Amino acid sequence: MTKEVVDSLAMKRALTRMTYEIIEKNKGISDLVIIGIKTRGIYLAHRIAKRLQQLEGATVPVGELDISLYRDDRHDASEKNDPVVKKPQMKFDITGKQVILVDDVLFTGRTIRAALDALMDQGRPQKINVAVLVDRGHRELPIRADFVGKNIPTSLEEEIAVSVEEIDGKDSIEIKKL
Ligand code: 3GP
Ligand code: 5GP
Ligand code: MG
Repeated sequence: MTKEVVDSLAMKRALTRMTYEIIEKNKGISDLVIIGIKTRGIYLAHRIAKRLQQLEGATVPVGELDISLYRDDRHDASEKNDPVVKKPQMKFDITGKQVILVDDVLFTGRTIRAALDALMDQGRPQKINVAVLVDRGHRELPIRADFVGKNIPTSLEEEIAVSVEEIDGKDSIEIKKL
């Protein structure tokens, strides 16, 4: 069973609000870099960068992190099953930068933890903030997002499906009952 909880317009508005919050919290966008996590986080990172360009008139670099889940059971807490960053090489230096790490869904927090590790290996950012389109709860680590599109409390039997126009042909957030 699938239920749409956020439609295209609401998703665009959420991203626009997050962009305003980023500008406000960082007191402008100088020294800002945006880093998207794998598939959909990367598209969302580009969306936010485009809004920043429209609102502040400056180009913000966008980077990518590819994190693979070597986890058969995503609720398994053992270290060997934690997410691993595949290609941590940044095309630009993040030292001294205000990094906004972007992902589509925040769940246990293990992906963000792996991403933070990878970023710290690349340099010494002045600050790292996390932006997610959906926080679905169930954190297993002391990690939170600084910018949240929608808080969608889920049960473990549910899954959030995030669609983005660029790859899915539509913008939407749906809850799927497994
Ligand atoms: P994404 O790469 O666009 O983020 O994690 C790989 C893909 O699987 C993700 O796409 C995500 O949308 C999808 N996915 C759906 N449900 C889950 C889940 O519960 N855990 C993980 N890790 N991925 C999920
Ligand atoms: P975490 O590491 O916080 O458990 O999970 C975060 C990553 O797993 C995100 O990159 C996200 O894509 C994926 N993920 C976890 N749960 C879901 C979900 O319900 N729906 C989607 N689309 N992705 C999820
Ligand atoms: Mg993701």
